[in-house]
Amino acid sequence: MSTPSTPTLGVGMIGYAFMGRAHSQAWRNVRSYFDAPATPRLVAVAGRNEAAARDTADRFGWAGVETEWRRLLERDDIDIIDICTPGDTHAEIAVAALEAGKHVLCEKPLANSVDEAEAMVRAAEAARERGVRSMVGFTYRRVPAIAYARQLVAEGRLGRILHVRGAYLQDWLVDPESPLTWRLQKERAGSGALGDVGAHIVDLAQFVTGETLTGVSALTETFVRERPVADPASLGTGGISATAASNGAATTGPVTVDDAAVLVSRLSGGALATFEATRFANGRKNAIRLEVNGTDGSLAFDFEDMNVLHVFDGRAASRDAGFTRVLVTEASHPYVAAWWPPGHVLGYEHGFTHQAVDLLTAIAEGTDPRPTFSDGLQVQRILSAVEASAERSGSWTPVDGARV
Ligand code: SOE
Repeated sequence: MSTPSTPTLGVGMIGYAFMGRAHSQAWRNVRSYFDAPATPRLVAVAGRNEAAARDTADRFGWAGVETEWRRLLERDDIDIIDICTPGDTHAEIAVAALEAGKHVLCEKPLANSVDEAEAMVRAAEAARERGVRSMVGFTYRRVPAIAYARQLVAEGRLGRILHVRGAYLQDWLVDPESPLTWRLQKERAGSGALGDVGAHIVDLAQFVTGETLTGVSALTETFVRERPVADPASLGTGGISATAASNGAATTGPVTVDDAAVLVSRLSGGALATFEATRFANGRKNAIRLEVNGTDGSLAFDFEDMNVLHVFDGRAASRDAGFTRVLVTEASHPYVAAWWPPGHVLGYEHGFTHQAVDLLTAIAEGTDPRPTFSDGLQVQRILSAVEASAERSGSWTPVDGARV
C-alpha cells in the first residue's frame, strides 16, 4: 500500500466499456500483486453516458465520474490519463492531456491516421522534456509467453530469423445480422480488422523478433457491406438515414471498414513474413497465432492456449528433436513471480495488470515506458501501407521510415 517511498498517482480514465473495464481491474489490482514503486488511485472515469460511466465506477471502485473528459485534465489530483475510447478521439485527448502535463496511456491503435499519430508523437516528445511519459496499449506484449518468446530470440536461441507467420483470428462478425457498431465505421475506428487486431499481430511480430516490417503487399475485404443498426444513437449519422437514426427506427447502414486483411511482408533482418487479420474466421474467438522460424530453432504461440509457448531447438540431436510445450508459469518467467505457484495459469486480464505495473514503474523511475507513441506511429505506418497496397491490388508498398 502507499508509503512515503511509493507515491500515489491519480488516474483518470476516459471510456468505460470493454477496454475501460479491462484497464479498471488492472489499476485496482496492480499493487495487490506487484511491488510497483507507485500506487495508482482510481480518481475518476469519464464518459458521455453518465449512467454507464457510473456503473463502471461503482463496480471497480473509481471515486468519481465526469461526463466531459476535459474536466479530468483540469484536476490536480489526476496524474495519468488512460484513454479507452474509440480511435477518432485518441489524438485530441492525448495531445491535450500531454499539454496539460498528464502522463498518458492510450489504447491501440494509437490513432486513426498517420497524421494524427505524428501529432501525438510530437506532443509526447515535447512533454517528455518535462518528464511526462506516454505509452500505447499493445497489451499482448505483456502476456508472459510472449515476453518469454522475445527473451529467447534476444538470447539468440533461434539464430537468424527466416520466417514469421502471424494471424489474429476472431469470428464475431460472421453473422450478417450482427449489428453495425462504431468498430465498423471508418470515421470512428480508422479501419476494421486491420487496425483492431492486425495492429496487434504486427506489433507482436516486431516485439518478439526485434525487427521491423519494411514493406507490405496486402489485400483487404469487406464481406458484409450493410448491417442492421441496433442503436442508431450510438453511431454518427455517416451513411445512415438521419431520419431513421433520429427515430431510432430499425434500419441498416454501410460497413465502411475492412472485415479482413492479409499481407506478405519482409522484416528488416531479411525474414519473410505473412499475416492475417480477420473477424470472419468461423470458430476462432481470439486466436492470436505467432510462429517464428530461425536458423537454430522455432517458436509457436496461440493466445487460445496463452500460458504455453512451443519451443523447438534445431540444434538438438535429431532423434530427440521436436517442439517442447513449455508451460510459462514458472517464477523465472516474465511477470509470473507476482502471481501464483507453477501451473496456476493466468488469463486475458493479467496483461493489463502487467501494463499498469510497467507504466507506474517507468513514471516513478523517470524512464520511457514501451511501447512508446513512436512505436505506435510505426505500426500506424504499417496499417497505412497495407491500405495503400490493397487499393492497388496488392502492389508492394514500402513502410515509410522503415529500418532496412
Ligand atoms: C476487439 O476485437 C478487441 O477487443 C480488440 O480491440 C482488442 O484490442 C483485443 O484485445 C480483443 O479484441
